[in-house]
Parts: sequence; C-alpha cells; structure tokens
Amino acid sequence: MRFVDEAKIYIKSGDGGQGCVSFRREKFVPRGGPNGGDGGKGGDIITVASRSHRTLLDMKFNQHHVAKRGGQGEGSNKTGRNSSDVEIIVPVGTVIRDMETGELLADMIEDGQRVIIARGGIGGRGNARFKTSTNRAPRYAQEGLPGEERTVSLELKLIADVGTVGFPNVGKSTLISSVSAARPRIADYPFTTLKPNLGVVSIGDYRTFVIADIPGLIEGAHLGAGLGTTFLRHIERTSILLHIIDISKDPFTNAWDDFETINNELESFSSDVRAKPQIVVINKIDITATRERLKEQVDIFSERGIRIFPISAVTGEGIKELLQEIVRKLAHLPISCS
Ligand SMILES: Nc1nc2c(ncn2[C@@H]2O[C@H](COP(=O)(O)OP(=O)(O)OP(=O)(O)O)[C@@H](O)[C@H]2O)c(=O)[nH]1
Ligand SMILES: [Mg+2]
Repeated sequence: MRFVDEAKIYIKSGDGGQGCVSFRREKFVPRGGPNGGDGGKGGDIITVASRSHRTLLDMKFNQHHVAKRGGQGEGSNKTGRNSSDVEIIVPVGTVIRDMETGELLADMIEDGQRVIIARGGIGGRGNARFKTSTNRAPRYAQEGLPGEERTVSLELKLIADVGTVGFPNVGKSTLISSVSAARPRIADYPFTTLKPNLGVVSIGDYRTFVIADIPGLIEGAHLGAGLGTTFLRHIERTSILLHIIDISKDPFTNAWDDFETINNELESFSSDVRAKPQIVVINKIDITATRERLKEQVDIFSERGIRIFPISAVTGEGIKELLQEIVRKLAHLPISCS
C-alpha cells in the first residue's frame, strides 16, 4: 500500500462580493433614494477531520482548493448571495501549517472537528449604507474584502489503533514489517527497536488500521530496567494491544509467566494501558521447538478463557486469521477508545 503522510496544497477563500450602486425608481419620484445592496460573503476553506480517511493521498491529486466569490449586491436592497464553503476532508491526526511562516493553522485531532483555514472575504457595502443627511444620493459602493490565499503543508501524524507489546526478540518488528510497508530494524538480539515504528495495514475493501511496534519490555521495566516503560505512552491511545509471546527459546518455562510479567509491567505503567483489550499471539511457529510446545501452552491460556493466535511472522502462517481478528475487534470497539 502506498502511504502518503505529507502533502502541500494551495488554498484560496472566496473574495467578498461587490456592493451595488442603485437608486429607487418610483412613479412620481424623479429620483428615489439609494437602494444598492451589500455584496455576499466569499466561501471559507474549512478542513474537516475524518476517521475514515487514512492517508493524504487525495491531496496529491487535488492540490488546489478555491472557494467562490460572494455574489454582487443588487438593487432594491438585495444582498448578494454568500458563497458556499469548500470542505477539505483530512485524516484525524493531520497537522496543518502555513508553508511560508510555519504558523500552525489546525491540529485535526478529533473526528468531525472543523477548522476554517482561510476565511472568505466579507461583502462590500452597497450605496444604501452610505446615505447621510448631507449626501442623500451616494454614487459609490465598496468592493468586497479579498479572500485569503496561502500554500499550506499537511502532515499526518498517525495515531496507532494497535500496539505490540512483549519481551525483546519475540518478533514484534518482524510482524509489522510483514503486514505493512514499515521497515523497522530486525535482529537477533534484544532491544533492536529503540523507538516506536508505525505501519499502515490494509486488508482489502479499503479497510486499514495503524499498528505501532514499540521497544521490548522486561521484568522491572517500570523501575527503569532495559529501556524502561516511558515509550508505552505511544500506545496509550491505541484501542488494542497485540501481546506477542515467543516460546521457542531455551531455557523455557511457560508462556503464561511471560504473559503475566509483561502485564504487570503494563499495570505498573498505567492501569488504563493494562485494561486495554489484548489479542494474544504466540509467534515463531515455524520453529520446531515452538510447534512441540504449542498445544500445551495454548491449553493453559484456554483454561483461563484466553484465545491464542499462533503465527509465524516469517512464513506468514496464521497472519490472515490474526488480521481478521484485529479488524473484528476494532470494528466492535467504541470510537472514543482510540
Ligand atoms: N523463525 C522465526 N524467527 C522469527 C520470527 N519472527 C521474528 N523472528 C526472528 O526473531 C528475531 C527478533 O525479531 P525482531 O522482530 O527484531 O524482534 P522484536 O520483538 O522487535 O525485538 P526488540 O525490538 O528487540 O524488542 C529476529 O532474528 C527475527 O528474524 C518467526 O516467526 N520465525
Ligand atoms: Mg523490534
């Protein structure tokens, strides 16, 4: 999947409509008073945040967003029509800045949020407004105010839906590199991942979700062991945790202890993070030792009502079922969870 996280667009809000110069014409009144109406307002350029949009790809194809000018005022004190606003739909997580000044124009963090990033000019006043006791027949009206014109940059800062947790070396980075275009470093030693990586996973029907691969946790991480737990804040806003366990290593005791150790670290960091729904995965089922131990370990979890998803991040076995489960879970969660 092509993933675009930056774009540049040109925007221009509508100019205000011109005010009108006009005079009443009535029978028996040779020259009526001024009745030129005001111009209408130009359209605004408004960004609207949407959770169902996941990339800035649309912006690549549509780089000009121009709103119409307000209608001209007319005689009989008729105000010109206000032009309709132009809405630009962007994914939640998009930050919008003025290209030239770097000024922050909008931080689109909530679904449905609307921000005017270029305001339409107000209409000019018609000559009816300029009538005074000394000038009963003004022959002038105002131009509308110009709209705003600027080039803006859009940057999509992803908010992950799913966060991976587990000991170092269990294959968290391998999994995200096999399901997304992300290419984190993978290596056979602990703490290969030092900072979170994000990947966008697309599964047919235009459905996508974002997965975060974070550094491995070890016992005592909340006290600073290993890389500590501060990076867990990156998954504080995810909806689901993918808890990955490796049972291939020797010496091996059991997967449940590993599971509990990691959960205790999550709890020490934040009970909200611990309370997130988890999908539990045993990885590396292509390795003989894993396959031999698998059934017994799966049974321990099922006795406690927890389903295990056995996968191999390397061969791809079990990944399809896992992705389906993630999508199913995400669809059933209230939107406010993420
Ligand atoms: N055989 C096999 N090896 C795997 C599998 N998944 C990962 N590995 C290997 O396990 C090692 C660690 O993988 P990583 O993806 O770097 O593990 P990680 O959980 O991201 O590790 P940290 O970033 O250090 O926390 C690498 O040598 C991978 O090639 C798998 O499904 N099967
Ligand atoms: Mg890693």
